[in-house]
Amino acid sequence: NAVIHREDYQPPLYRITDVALNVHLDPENTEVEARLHFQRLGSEPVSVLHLDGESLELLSVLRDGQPLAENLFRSDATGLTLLNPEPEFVLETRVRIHPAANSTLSGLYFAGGQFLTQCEAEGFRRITYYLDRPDCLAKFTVTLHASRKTCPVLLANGNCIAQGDEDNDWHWARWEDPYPKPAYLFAMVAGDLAVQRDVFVTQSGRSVTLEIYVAERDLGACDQAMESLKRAMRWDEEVYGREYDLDRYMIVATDSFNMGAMENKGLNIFNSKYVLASPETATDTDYQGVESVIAHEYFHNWTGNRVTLRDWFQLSLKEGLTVFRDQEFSADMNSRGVQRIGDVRRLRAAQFPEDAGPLAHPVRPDAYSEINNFYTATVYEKGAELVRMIHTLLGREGFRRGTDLYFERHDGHAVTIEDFVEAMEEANHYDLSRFRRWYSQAGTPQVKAEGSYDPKSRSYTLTLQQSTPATTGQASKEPVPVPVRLALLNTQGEKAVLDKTGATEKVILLEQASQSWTFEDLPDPVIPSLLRGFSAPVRLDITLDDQARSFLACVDDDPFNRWESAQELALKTLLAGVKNHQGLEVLPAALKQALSATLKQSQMDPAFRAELLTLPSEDYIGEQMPVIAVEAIHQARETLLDKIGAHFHDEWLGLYQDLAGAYDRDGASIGRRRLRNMALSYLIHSDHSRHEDMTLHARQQYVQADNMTDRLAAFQLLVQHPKHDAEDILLDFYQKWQDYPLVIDKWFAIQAMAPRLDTLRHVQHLLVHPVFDWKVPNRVRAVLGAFTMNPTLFHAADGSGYAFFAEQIRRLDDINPQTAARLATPLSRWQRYDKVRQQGMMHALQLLAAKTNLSRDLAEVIQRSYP
Ligand code: HT7
Ligand code: ZN
Repeated sequence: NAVIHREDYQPPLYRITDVALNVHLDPENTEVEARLHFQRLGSEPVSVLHLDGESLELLSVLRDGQPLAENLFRSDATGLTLLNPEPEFVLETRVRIHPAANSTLSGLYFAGGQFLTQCEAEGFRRITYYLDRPDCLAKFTVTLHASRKTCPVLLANGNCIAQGDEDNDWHWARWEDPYPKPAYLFAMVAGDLAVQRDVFVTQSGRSVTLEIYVAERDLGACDQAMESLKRAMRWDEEVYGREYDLDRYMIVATDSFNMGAMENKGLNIFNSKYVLASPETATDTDYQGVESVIAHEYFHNWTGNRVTLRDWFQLSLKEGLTVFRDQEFSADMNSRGVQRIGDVRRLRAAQFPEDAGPLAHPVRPDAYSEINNFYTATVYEKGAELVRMIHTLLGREGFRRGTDLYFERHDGHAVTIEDFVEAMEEANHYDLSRFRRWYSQAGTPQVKAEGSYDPKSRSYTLTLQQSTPATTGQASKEPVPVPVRLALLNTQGEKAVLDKTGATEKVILLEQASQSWTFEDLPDPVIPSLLRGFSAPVRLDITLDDQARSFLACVDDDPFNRWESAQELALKTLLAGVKNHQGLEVLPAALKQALSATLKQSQMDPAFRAELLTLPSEDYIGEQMPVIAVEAIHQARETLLDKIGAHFHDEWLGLYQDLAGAYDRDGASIGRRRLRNMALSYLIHSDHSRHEDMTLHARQQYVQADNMTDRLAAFQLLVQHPKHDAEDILLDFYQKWQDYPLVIDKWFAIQAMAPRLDTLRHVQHLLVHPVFDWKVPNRVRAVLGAFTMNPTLFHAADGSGYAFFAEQIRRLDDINPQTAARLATPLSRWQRYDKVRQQGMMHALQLLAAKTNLSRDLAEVIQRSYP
């Protein structure tokens, strides 16, 4: 498969000024007529002009209204090549495509009775011949024709400018998008959809119609999406001065979607998981997911659409920046501290392992063979961390000066990460030359910190050293600028004054491989609170004794660092338990003290309390070990949960009883539910010999809950309990929610994640369940994706998990290569497992490599995963 290199970028030979599409929608045979107006960009004659096209049946080609002579074009599986094209011409093509047979969910597809499109990254070429690249911006007019009965709603980007009836009960609608856009932002939708409407008045006083299109019976579940959209629109005006630019903003929900959502101009298409939410069907986490994805796609209107990408290597220009913006939006709407903890938890769970394995790549990659494989945690989440560091270095106002200049300079253009960095530099007269290394170097930097207090000189000296491990294709690394936000806490837990300005917190910049700082005039010894708010995406290695950690876990006023200290204490205990293999005998005093302090803090935000009381995940524990001891990690974590459950049994019971309350959607209620369900989980762990009693609480909660958060928490505890028989509950849940696909996805996923001996057999049954559907990615992820998150089963020592999984990915690759390739990535992480497991993972990769008709998507993942 051809590899595309960033260095080889060439501007397009032609521009396309206008596109007119005429689409006759039929599930089996859709015809697409395209009228494209081409203008040559350079003065030199062009001998060949290649238009991308994939899975298209060419019916006719006209140039300037005349059939194009056969010696002036060629068509093959990659597209249509025009020979010796004129400097300016109008090309008309007619092609046939097959939406119902398109299970890739890229291009135009027919699913759940609707026609939908997904054009990012390269799906438009599956609709018509085109210069399918993000730096080709054109004005689109689209006319849709379909049966009025099956498709009463016809939508495309922009404004509806005309509509009418046709013979045989068909109708048509014409849409015009006044903003030139790249083809990846094109969208059309047709189907039988109901709509929830609202109005948003922009800061300049324009009224924008907001529309959310869903199936009729889901109309009652759109409020969270609509309210989130309005909050996001207001926030972007207030924080970035960005106003919406069309008269209409449409969102369509579908159950069949490869990713979370898509920011098509004026017509977002969403995975219904990120639109639909009602208290009975969606958990608090689901509600938060809706808020952040709705905001993310809305924010793309400026960061991605108005200012777009020159080429796909610049993907993080829109994604990193937009993730940063949605994270900040969520922080402003909810608790900033809890939001940051969640963001870092996700970064560490997905991006750090990616950066440490064979799929590691820079935030701005250098080469790819299938761009869909680069919608990664590195491009998104690490990319957002880079933007966050720029924000930290320039300050809020400096950052805003930078974005103002960026929008002013580049509105309507297709640009690069370099253009963004330059705008930041020039608006602030700040040199980011070395900072650019963050974009080009893969791997997570390691920062080692050592500090000492000298009572004689009353000073504290801190030394920081950095190094970045080698990654594939990048053997040696240069130091990167690491902004380290710090405070020094005295023995009373107060922040010491750090300099003459009286600052008690500051950002120091580690730029060299090693640097030292001395802080003077400190009357008492201090404990450092470093990397506050997780000010840089690095691994911090600092030796602090248990007492100091426990102290920070109790008093640090930086929520992130307080949480981090609690995590470190738990992690140390867990790693000691793993070493012991039998788990630990007693709870270490420092951990006990930190937990006890948190349990007593009844005034503290309950969501934050729950964070402090959550143990690191099995994956995170494994990340800290040279060889991941799968079984021992599981055992150690379960044992620690038992011990904490038993030791604080009365406190958990007290919390469980005290935190009961009527369902509400405000932040305090969400926090209370979270902490109460955590208490229930510890109660179940509190005494395994008495577990029947404790599961009774869970059973009662399952039955009585009036909301999905509480019901699902109880359901999960019962279904995943290693010894409890929950067949009746499984059946009950299924019967209650069988008409709600998003809820049934949870039913599948919780079973696939159960750390029980019979789970593999169970998952095999799930794959032949009547409502399992290989064509619906949510469903496939609910079973196969969830299974990869079940460490003891996926990584079973006998290789059964890997063999089973590879078989299923093989099958999926023929249906949906994008999803197959994405799901397969856990197999790339074989390096850190023992020899036997390594062999099992290799076998699985080999089995996949040997597949006939291996997709480009999966082939690239396998090839990069190999030694
Ligand atoms: N920009 C969107 C990316 C996306 C996508 C990419 C490849 C294949 C299918 C896809 N669906 C959506 C999502 C976003 O970041 O907002
Ligand atoms: Zn995005």
